Amino acid sequence: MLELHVFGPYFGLPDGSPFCIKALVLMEMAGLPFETRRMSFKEAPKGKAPYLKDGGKLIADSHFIQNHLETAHGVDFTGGYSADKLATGWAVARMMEEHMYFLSMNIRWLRDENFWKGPYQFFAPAPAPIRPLIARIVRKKVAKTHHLQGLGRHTAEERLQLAKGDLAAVEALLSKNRFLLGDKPCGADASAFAFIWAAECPYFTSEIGDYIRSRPVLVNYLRQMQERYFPDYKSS
Ligand SMILES: N[C@@H](CCC(=O)N[C@@H](CS)C(=O)NCC(=O)O)C(=O)O
Repeated sequence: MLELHVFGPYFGLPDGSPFCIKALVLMEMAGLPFETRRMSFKEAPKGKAPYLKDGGKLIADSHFIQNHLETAHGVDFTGGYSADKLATGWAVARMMEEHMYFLSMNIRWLRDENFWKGPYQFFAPAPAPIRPLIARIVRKKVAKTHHLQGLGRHTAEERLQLAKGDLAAVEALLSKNRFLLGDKPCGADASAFAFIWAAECPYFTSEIGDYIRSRPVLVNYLRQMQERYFPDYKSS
């Protein structure tokens, strides 16, 4: 049995990490039986989630999980699309994972009103007396990463403008199609959906979330993907 190791549901989402939501969608797309397990930092080959356990093998990173499903299990995530369409899909996935991700991270981790009710929950396993201290140390690291990555140097208004650029690119594709590349979902939809859903999450105070909710094309895309891949899912 394949085991997908993730963080688990948080904030009314199926997982606290958009990469884990992406991997959950990939597993559903693959149609192979699998179970989810709570990730362990000790076990995670790259110190991150998601990772997949397949027999004795551990595969870290959502991209390499997809690659493993293709090569070891013959799963086709191309949706049958041509190479030039798939090139667009690849670019959108990278945009979501290497750009939109950091914009959402800023909203969750670096805004006081979001951090203490949000990512602070990840520290629940730490002993209560030192929990706030550990959380502050990790939060500082996140702020440093964000600054080094570059997006942390912009104003909130500038970050919102950049997020709108990403979302406009996705919307332009969806204005012609039900899914990113056409009438069938493909691997790139797992990324686009996961990161837009995570950014939309109404649990957080977020202008990016407000913006997504004001765009019918994006709302409809989220609804379609949720119905298809998380039919029993109820946010609460
Ligand atoms: N490129 C990786 C990124 C995974 C990732 O960044 N996971 C984050 C959660 S969103 C994580 O596990 N962070 C824990 C840490 O950095 O200590 C993928 O596609 O799976």
